Amino acid sequence: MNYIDLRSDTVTKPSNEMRKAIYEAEVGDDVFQEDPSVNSLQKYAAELLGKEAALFVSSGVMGNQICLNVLTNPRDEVICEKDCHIFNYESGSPAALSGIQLLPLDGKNGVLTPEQIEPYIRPESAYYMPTTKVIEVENTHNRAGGTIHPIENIKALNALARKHNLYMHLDGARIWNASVATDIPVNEYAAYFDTVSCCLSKGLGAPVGSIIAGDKHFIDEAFKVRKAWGGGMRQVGLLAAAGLYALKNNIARLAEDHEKAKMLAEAIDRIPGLEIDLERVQTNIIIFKPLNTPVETALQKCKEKGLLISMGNVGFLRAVTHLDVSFEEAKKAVNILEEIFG
Ligand code: TLP
Repeated sequence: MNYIDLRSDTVTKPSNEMRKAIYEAEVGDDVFQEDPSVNSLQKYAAELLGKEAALFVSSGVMGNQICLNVLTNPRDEVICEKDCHIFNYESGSPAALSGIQLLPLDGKNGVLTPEQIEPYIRPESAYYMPTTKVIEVENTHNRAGGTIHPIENIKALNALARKHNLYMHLDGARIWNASVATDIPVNEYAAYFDTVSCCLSKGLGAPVGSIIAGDKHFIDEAFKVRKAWGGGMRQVGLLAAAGLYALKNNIARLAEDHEKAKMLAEAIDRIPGLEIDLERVQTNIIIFKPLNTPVETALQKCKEKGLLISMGNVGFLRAVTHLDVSFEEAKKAVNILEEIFG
């Protein structure tokens, strides 16, 4: 069957133009930092994000975990929103890889305010407590439904972090979507963070990879951690060329994915057996609730009719628009949802 695949924006396949960029990539041994394509990608990404340096890593999880590792010492604590990716979907890695713990707090649409966080910053005198070291922000927020973290709140969190001598880390897997939806440049978002991790393999359509960025000292340390964790790759310019192509060609078009998501969300809102909070549909992720059907059954019924969607937060379904699904297919997806839940 020819499925309409809305499980994630990670399912995109490299376009012919991207494959051409891969084919033509100049390569070298990146463990010696001699791969020209990797070096170009890192330079371009650092400039785009307004940071001193950047490093190409294999995945979003690796990006986040290297950043947290470099920013912390064992027994430190990272404050994050309870539905965030590092807490729910990274296999307990902060504890396993860095000996740190996360303090997940209850936010609204993925957002924590400084007033919510401040009481949880551990007092320095309490030697028996973990040391608060980092505030982590996810933008856009995956599990909340691709919601955008308001820049004013980011500024306020940054001020709080400076006041308490804490670091700021951005899980910007989909920061490109936030930027396109708000017209706020990615370097403005990144300016409030010490470290950022951004994915090339989601809405931007590259087959593999993420970028982490920060100051030069941070990236030097990150380079060592990546090697220690087995992430040193050789002629990886083949993949970096795809990433560079994605950054140069596929950011602005994310606006189309947002339009498709809006169209789908408004249709879902009209289907009696489904519930959706339209306010949360701000980018390319749509989370919605089947009212009379268990999530597993709903997924199965959609699959039988040719539509692939995924599980969202507990009790929710998730559909994600991306460059390999056309407006036509998004409309077909609506018809399938109407047949099942209408
Ligand atoms: N998210 C994936 C899944 O979890 C598989 C998805 O389909 O949305 N941060 C955020 C906010 C993410 O959404 C993801 C991936 C990551 C980090 C991790 O990226 P990868 O999968 O490249 O390690």
